[in-house]
Amino acid sequence: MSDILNFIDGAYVAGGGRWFDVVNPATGQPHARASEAAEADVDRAVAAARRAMAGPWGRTSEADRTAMLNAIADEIDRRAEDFLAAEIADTGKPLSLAGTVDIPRGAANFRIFAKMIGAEAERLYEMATPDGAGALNYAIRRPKGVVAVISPWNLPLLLMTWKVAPALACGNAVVCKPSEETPSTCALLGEVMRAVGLPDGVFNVVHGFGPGSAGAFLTAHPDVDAITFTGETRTGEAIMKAAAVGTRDISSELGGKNAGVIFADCDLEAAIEGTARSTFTNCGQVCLCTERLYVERPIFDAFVAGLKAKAEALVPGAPFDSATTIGPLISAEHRTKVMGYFETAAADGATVVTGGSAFALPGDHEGGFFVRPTLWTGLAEDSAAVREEVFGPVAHIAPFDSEAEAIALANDTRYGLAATLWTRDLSRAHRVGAALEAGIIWVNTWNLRDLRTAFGGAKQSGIGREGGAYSFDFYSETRNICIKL
Ligand code: NAD
Ligand code: 6OH
Repeated sequence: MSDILNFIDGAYVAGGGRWFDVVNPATGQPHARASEAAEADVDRAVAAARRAMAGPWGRTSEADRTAMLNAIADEIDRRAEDFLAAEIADTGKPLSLAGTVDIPRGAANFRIFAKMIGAEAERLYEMATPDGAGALNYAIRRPKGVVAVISPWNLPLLLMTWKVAPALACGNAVVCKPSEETPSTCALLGEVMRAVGLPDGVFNVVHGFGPGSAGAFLTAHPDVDAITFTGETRTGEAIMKAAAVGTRDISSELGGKNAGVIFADCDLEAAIEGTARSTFTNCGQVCLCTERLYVERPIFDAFVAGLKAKAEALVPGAPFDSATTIGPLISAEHRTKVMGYFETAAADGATVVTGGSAFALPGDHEGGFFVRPTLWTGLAEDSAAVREEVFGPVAHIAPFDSEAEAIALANDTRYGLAATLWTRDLSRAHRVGAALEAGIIWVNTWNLRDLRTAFGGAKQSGIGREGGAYSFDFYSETRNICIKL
């Protein structure tokens, strides 16, 4: 079992808190133990970040930051095998997924923001226009300062770097708190930062939990200038309260209950294939996954049969087995939660089209947290399995009869992260696309995501947008300078 340490001021250190086990969800066995940061460790990490901002890093040129971010991406690529092993040990996800999404997109996050640094600076300088009243106004960007980055367990490296890369691109220093379930890849990033010569204190990692632990200490820290968070809506609310003290800026990417709307005029085969991806990718543990499917009545039966066949064709298994197409849930606790929805859905009268149970793989993976991909029909819209985020490989499928009804059903949720729409009618795609209350809408595809586009949620799925220029807006302070002519 390896030890996972905090990374503070350029050094790996044990924290003053307790050691906690990091469990491999594919086996149910601990594969590492991590050192929890105590409040004093969080203080030291924030102080190191503050010192780094006062040093040369606070004055780095755009060109230097561009070079630094590209070097980080190259180093992640060079260490890809290590990152893959760490990510897979923490999450149990198949190599086919971690090797094509998690790790390469972790590196891509640094490359894309490196590329945008110069252009983003120009975007603001272009605003330098005389206002016609004898003054020249122009704006410059300055880093926010010390940014706290708090991330979840579902795509650990990808979602952590999604925030660290633009924060560094804008010249900030960061203190990161990865999920207690998946600390390994963030810890490994410290080695990358050392290898590329990022000054000590610019990138720090503290491990631990939320309340009463590193997460709460970090978000409450008065010397943190901004907080960026991805996770559950309830956690987001707690962090907003912490951010209110001292009026710190916050960006939050929260939970969802995403709808897929499938019209009878769609390419049925493509819609079934795409919906299988949108429902079951990463065992349903992607914030963008669809858990509510609305299908126009003439194709309802064919769609349900097609998606059932796709669900049953998924191959659960060991991460490094090349036949595996679906992994386990992240933890025993999360599996208990997901199975709770299996029970409430059955009690509410669902027809279980497929799945609805946990199972054990034979051999070494017997203790893994596996559940069957699950589809329900026949639930009322107010059933808990239809209203609440399950975050597992599940979806409820309901029929609809008109475009207006489909829009109303899809929008009848407190969440609004993503929606997916399947139709061959171009006008309908634009019309319904604009009517869906979500931050991200895909038409005839799912998770086709350019890192420069806006990412974030409506309603209780979050506050603000990140991605491309939106990230530059969050991770920098725009300063307007007015000169009297
Ligand atoms: P979570 O909210 O339980 O935890 C996320 C992080 O917050 C962890 O690092 C955790 O330790 C920390 N945390 C918990 N309580 C805290 C507190 N009081 N103060 C400070 N930090 C605290 O979420 P999770 O279970 O890790 O992830 C799953 C959730 O994340 C789902 O709801 C999913 O929809 C959401 N998610 C959203 C997006 C998005 O972009 N909108 C992306 C991925 C996941
Ligand atoms: C939320 O969980 C975000 C997912 C993003 C991606 O999978 C991606 O590749 O951009």
